[in-house]
Amino acid sequence: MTKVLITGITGQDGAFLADQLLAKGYEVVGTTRRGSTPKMGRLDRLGITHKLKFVSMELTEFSNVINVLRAEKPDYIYNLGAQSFVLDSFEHPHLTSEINYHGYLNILEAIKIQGLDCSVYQASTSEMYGDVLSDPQNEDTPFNPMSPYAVSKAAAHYLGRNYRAAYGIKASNGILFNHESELRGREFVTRKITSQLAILLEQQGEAVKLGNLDSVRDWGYAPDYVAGMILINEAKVASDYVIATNTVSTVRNFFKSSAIAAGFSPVFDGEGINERCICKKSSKVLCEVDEKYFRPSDVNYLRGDYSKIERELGWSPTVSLEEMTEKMMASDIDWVKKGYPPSF
Ligand code: NAP
Ligand code: G4F
Repeated sequence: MTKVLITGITGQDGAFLADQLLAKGYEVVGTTRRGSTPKMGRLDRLGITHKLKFVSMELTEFSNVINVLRAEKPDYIYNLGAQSFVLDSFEHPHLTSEINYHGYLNILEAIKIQGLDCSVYQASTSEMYGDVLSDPQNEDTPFNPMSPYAVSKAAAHYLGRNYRAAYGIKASNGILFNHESELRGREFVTRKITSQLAILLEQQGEAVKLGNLDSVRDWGYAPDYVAGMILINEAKVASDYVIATNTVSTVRNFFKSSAIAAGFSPVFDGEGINERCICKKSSKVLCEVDEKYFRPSDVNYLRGDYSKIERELGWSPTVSLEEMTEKMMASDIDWVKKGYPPSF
């Protein structure tokens, strides 16, 4: 039976990936790290926790990584484990680099030293394009990273390319643009918006406090992107691929569409730090700007060109931003109505 090892299985992408790989009949092993409470919320929500094998693995411990890979001998590895929150990387640059760069170095070295016959997928990111040098961004666009997170991911990206060229390791990079879902972490802006709007609607919560409303992102739907990851890792030849939708929206527009999907009548007024959004019907303040959420340096614009993966592997997005916004808003309203504990 085909065996897959996923680092970061408890995160958004890891959960959807495990679900899709189980549906293909694969044996799925997920690595978890020590914590006081297991973070199985997303896997439980998909109803797959009992179908998975878990092994304890801290990406930053080389001996741990080499022992796990020796014992499991997977056919495919997906390295999704990361310190994935950009704002946090400014506070914790060493930790971010340790996990995101050295963690992947540990995996590649473990494969090389043991001569493992497997394909490995690295979770690269559109953040690497940073202050973009051309538009839209594709596999040939130079990187111009704007955060310690993006620098750590760019270093890991080049490391994968180097181990592919130097040692013939089947290492691929998926350069994924932002992708969201009902299982997205609540600190990322889309889910922060939909989860807090649902609380505001159902329980009279406070206005959502946001940072850079002008920021532009190319947002896609996570299950679509995870299907692309599998195509990349199972391709005959290891390579680098962009996954994106080639459409863009601002944070402000995402907020407006989510508020409309929740049944509010949002209108923005004011400028800069004084900008806010009010519901025309109820006069409720829905959102305010808070300096706390601005980054020391931000990525203001991203738009991906996914033509290489469409041409070579037949991938294209299936869920529009409007459909995704409605799914996320409906899921969070349901979540608040049912009084679910916030396990993710
Ligand atoms: P996520 O929800 O934040 O999940 C991150 C995962 O990494 C969690 O399972 C977490 O485990 C694990 N992890 C953190 N530190 C670790 C360590 N030291 N050792 C082992 N595992 C560790 O992220 P995601 O959105 O699913 O993204 C998956 C990957 O794709 C990440 O590498 C991210 O940087 C990258 N990416 C994401 C996007 C996006 O838009 N979502 C776009 C491009 C690239 P715990 O549950 O124990 O915290
Ligand atoms: O949702 P975000 O935190 O995502 P960001 O920084 O683009 O990173 C995500 O996508 C990357 C792919 O490009 C991944 F590699 C990474 O792991 C992560 O999944 O912020 C999106 C934009 C930023 O410009 C941010 O400044 O929204 C802006 N924003 C405005 N107000 C906010 C807020 N972001 C957050 N998280 N919270 C706010 O209140």
